[in-house]
Amino acid sequence: MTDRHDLPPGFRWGVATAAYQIEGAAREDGRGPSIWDTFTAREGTVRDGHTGDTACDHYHRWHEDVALMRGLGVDAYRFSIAWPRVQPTGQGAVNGAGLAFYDRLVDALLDAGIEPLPTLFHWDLPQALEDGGGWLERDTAYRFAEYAAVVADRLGDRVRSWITLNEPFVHMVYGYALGNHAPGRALLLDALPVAHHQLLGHGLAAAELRARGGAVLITNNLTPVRPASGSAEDLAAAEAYDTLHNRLFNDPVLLGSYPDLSAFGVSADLGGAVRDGDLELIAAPLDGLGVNYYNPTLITAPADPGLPFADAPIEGVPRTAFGWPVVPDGLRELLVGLRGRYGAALPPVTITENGCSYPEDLDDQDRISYLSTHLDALAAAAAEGVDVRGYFTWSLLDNFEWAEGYHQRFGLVHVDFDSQKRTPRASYAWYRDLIARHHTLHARRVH
Ligand code: IFM
Repeated sequence: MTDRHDLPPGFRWGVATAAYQIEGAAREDGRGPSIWDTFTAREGTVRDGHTGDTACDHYHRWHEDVALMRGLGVDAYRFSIAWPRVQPTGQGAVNGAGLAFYDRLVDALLDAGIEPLPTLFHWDLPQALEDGGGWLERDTAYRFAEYAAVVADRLGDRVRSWITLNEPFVHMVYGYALGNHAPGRALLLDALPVAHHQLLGHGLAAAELRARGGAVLITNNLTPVRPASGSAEDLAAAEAYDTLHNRLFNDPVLLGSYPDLSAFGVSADLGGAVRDGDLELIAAPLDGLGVNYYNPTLITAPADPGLPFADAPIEGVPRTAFGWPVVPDGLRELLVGLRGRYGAALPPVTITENGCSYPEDLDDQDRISYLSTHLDALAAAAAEGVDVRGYFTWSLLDNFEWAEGYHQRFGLVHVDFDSQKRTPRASYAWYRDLIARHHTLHARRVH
């Protein structure tokens, strides 16, 4: 039987983080305010009033964190660049000290034999851009491309691959439709232009990155959608949810068209947001699709007619501390389904996030079990012909988990947020040994 040890030669092992969740130093060295600074300062937005002001203090402790990664033996590190560190107001003037931080980090990673894989936007929009309408405004897409060019000019001699956006679905839904993430707007379906403007930003930025010789990925948070029953109503509801969560962000990028949004009463041009030529830009060929997988979604017909679907609980499976269902085979189902849907239009896939939150314990058997079963599922997808190139555990460190503050612990490394002491968990040693075994099996590299 196929398992995680059968992942292909050349497969890249990594860990992932994001700037606002780990860096801290929110007001240092010329960094401008981001929407998350504004949001967390507002009472009642984040559990227990936590903020990312200090987070894991990675801005000062990055040496230690690179050493932790070197100890793991990872091939690559996915981190994000804070746009407001590079351009404090999101356009124009560049903050040299901010860029210099990432410059040093990239050099240190390369010295440690670790490939840097930066994400350009992991939700921390400069507040000044939000003041002008944020991703509801088309102009933000052009500002994003300008920022991508600035970063690539500085780091592109050493960074080979870039991820443009992280989880544009989550940013649109939580940030602009429901308001439980920054910028805290609750526009429901009026948030849909945010999907298009982020994707346009991806397309414009991709052109800048490519012009500088970079390879380009986008990371979508995807979920296999299961209907709660075989009834026509549940099937229609599941299709509507799949359209919103998965197809709205995959189809334009992979097929050059938006899916049919009529179940939401929305026109094909997303309320006038889509202009001539946009889809050609958005659909420029990708070097890879980044997939973040956490769990499948069970969908039922709605009791009231506000939206064309409702969530149903998945019963009979274990749950993480966050309450998320643990369904490893959902990863195989998702990837095989993607290949079925997009065929030759699906580029190689990298799992850019997968992981789980569990309590403080250092004896970390639940996390090891979560990771190992998901990697087995990934190997099964590869055995079924899906071209998978890498896997990044979320996350290297316990960190600021958005609206949950520091309450959800996703790290291979435990962080004491009072002392900032890092302590590797049992899952760290387990992952290190797994990576070493894979490297030895394929005699690929020795750290
Ligand atoms: O912490 C987040 C990350 O920022 C985006 N993907 C999901 C993770 C866990 O919720």
